[in-house]
Amino acid sequence: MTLTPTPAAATPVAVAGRAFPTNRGGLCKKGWTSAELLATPGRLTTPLIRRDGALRPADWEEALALIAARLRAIRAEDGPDAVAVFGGGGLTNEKAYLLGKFARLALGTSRIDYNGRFCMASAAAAGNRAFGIDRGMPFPVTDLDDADTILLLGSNVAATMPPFIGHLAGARAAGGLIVVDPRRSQTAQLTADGGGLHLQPAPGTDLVVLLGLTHIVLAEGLADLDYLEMRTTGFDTVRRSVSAWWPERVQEHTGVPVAQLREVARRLARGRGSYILTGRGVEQHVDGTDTATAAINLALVLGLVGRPGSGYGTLTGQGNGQGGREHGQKCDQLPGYRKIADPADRAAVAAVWGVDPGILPGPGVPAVELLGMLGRRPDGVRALLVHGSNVVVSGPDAGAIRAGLEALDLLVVCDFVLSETAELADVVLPVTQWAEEEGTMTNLEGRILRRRRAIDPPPGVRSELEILADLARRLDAPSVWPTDPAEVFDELARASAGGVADYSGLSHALLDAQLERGEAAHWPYPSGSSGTPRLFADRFGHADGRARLVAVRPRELTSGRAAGELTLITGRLLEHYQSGAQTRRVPELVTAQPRVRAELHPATAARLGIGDGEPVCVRNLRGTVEATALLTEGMRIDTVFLPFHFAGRHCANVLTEAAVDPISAMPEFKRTLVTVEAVTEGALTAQWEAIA
Ligand SMILES: Nc1nc2c(c(=O)[nH]1)N[C@H]1C(S)=C(S)[C@@H](COP(=O)(O)OP(=O)(O)OC[C@H]3O[C@@H](n4cnc5c(=O)[nH]c(N)nc54)[C@H](O)[C@@H]3O)O[C@H]1N2
Ligand SMILES: Nc1nc2c(c(=O)[nH]1)N[C@H]1C(S)=C(S)[C@@H](COP(=O)(O)OP(=O)(O)OC[C@H]3O[C@@H](n4cnc5c(=O)[nH]c(N)nc54)[C@H](O)[C@@H]3O)O[C@H]1N2
Ligand SMILES: [Mo]
Repeated sequence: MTLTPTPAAATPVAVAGRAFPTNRGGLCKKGWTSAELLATPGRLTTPLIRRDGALRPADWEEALALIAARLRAIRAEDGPDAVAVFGGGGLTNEKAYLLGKFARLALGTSRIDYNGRFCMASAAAAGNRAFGIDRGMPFPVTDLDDADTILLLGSNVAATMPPFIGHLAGARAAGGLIVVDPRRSQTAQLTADGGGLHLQPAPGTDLVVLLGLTHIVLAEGLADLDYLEMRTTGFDTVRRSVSAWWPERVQEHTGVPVAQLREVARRLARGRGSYILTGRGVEQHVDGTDTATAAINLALVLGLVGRPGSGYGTLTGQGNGQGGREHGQKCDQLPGYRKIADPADRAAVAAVWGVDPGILPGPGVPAVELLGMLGRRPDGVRALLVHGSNVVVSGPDAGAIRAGLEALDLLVVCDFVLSETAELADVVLPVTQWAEEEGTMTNLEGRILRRRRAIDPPPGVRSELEILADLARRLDAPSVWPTDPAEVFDELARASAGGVADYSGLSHALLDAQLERGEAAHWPYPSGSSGTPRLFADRFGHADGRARLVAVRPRELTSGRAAGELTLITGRLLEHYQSGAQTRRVPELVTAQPRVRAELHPATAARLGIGDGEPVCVRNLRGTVEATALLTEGMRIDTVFLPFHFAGRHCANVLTEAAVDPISAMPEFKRTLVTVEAVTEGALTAQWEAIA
């Protein structure tokens, strides 16, 4: 790198918490400090083009002309699928929508997917399969306030969604907060002092825990047979599938004591007020969809779904984790959660776009497969456009992703900082960020929220809507390419009409007016309706209106662990956000978590000759991560934990494998075999090369 991007003018903006049901006027740490992100020294304000191996400032005309010319040439040589697009769940609905349209119409490629494949894909697949609709929570989050029992599987909300803890207070006061996590996470610690129970299974064994709980519910006559009869199909196969999972066998496979299993099953079945919620800890596995399905089966057997005062839900990840999965940046999807392979869906969207449905490409490939095609000849991807993801840090088997990115003929990254992925680009385009633009996001309750422009963007940056429209024009794309977010939303709303996620009754103006009146808009929101806060009250999304119970079973019962190997689980810290592209630039957050710490049980560390605070290497055949040991009794003796927020020599994803769930294509982020060994301090460079 020879270039130091021009610092943005330090624009002061106060970030204030405001009264809002999902966060109760609070903001998590990264939220409070995000004002600093707006003025980081690393803010990009000019396009960059790689020349003589280094990224150098260029003007917009030159950068856009170069991209268009290269894209045309690659497409002419190898066809439209040689160009691919990678989107993000942090994009507004408007950007996600326009990106999907751009891929299909301006590039003509089927190859678009996004980082939600790393995040929400398994929960989404399980929800679609069981309910026929994927909305994270089919009820307003405030319903949880009155819960008596909440079973929270694989979610560390105390660190990842701190304001949400308020909604757990009722269950905790009732002694009914049950947290399932192989680590004693901050959230698991909330169960202490009578708050509830912490179940600590071996990583990746949640499916067996859930089969065991369902077994107990059935064996003890706690199932809601009337509900199952009236509202579901598939109960018999599920009943058979759990019959062999008696509690002692479950204990043997998972490490969760029989007494705890019984207590949880009985408590969930005790009258109303029970909720089951899942997070990434159970979903980011090669059997994540089946595990989420097992959680749904348990909820259905207990009759919890679609009834007041009880429910099942999944906790959304990124800012627009829900909306980002509805408007067409998924490889098999068109706006409104429509299917790209469905002739009626294709015709409906093509009519809104004013094109012949025949020109729309078919389904593409999901994220991990797409990343595996980078640079591959003859049928791989030669050019990639990245919007809102730092894949070289956050994708599984990051070393292979880096090699793929380096093998591309053209890598274009839109970002507002020079992320590790942008550092590898041929062209970097500086874009506007959250407080500088209008738009909408959809939260975990399927509630559409307005994002208002609070400050002016620094001179030199452009919005992605403008960039996409400009490139579409240069590529002679059909259809119209609005750049005003309100107009893009209107088009999105029309394209979603009649789809699963129907926004057709909404507009920016209506959302603004509702906000003034303190009203909320939950999809489906067709024209003439007033939205749907509670889905499933009368019927589920399948044609027959019933929910499907689907029998699932564990993929493998022996872990294949060699002597001395530990299971690596990865996850998040309060102080950092995602790949750290933004938070590793905020001094206050860097000071709070300056080094990558590998969490180990003291007994494990003693066996390996590792002391607290000493340097270690975490290794497997894919790579090595340098870290500092943090000894904590909260770990199981067979596991080690690393956050994935760091780059370079500290990047946890050089260890993870690109193995995926066969249904959702979600990668395995939370069960990787590694060895951990002590190293001498001198052997380590405990610096982040990512920070200048
Ligand atoms: N501070 C902060 N907040 C964030 C983010 C961030 O990066 N930083 N990212 C946002 C995003 S995109 C997302 S998706 C959410 C994710 O939010 P969470 O799902 O809460 O986050 P994770 O830390 O990935 O995983 C949660 C827990 O799963 C546990 N776990 C690991 N393996 C297993 C297992 O096999 N079984 C079970 N039961 N548990 C397991 C881990 O120990 C961890 O405590 O957070 C959002 N909020
Ligand atoms: N080992 C392991 N790996 C994981 C996970 C895990 O638990 N363990 N979790 C996975 C999950 S759940 C997720 S969501 C991913 C997240 O990881 P990433 O997909 O890498 O997401 P971010 O780190 O948020 O990176 C977003 C990038 O886009 C930029 N950006 C933000 N907003 C915009 C925008 O509006 N437009 C554009 N063009 N750029 C923008 C940011 O500056 C940043 O560089 O990581 C996944 N990887
Ligand atoms: Mo996520």
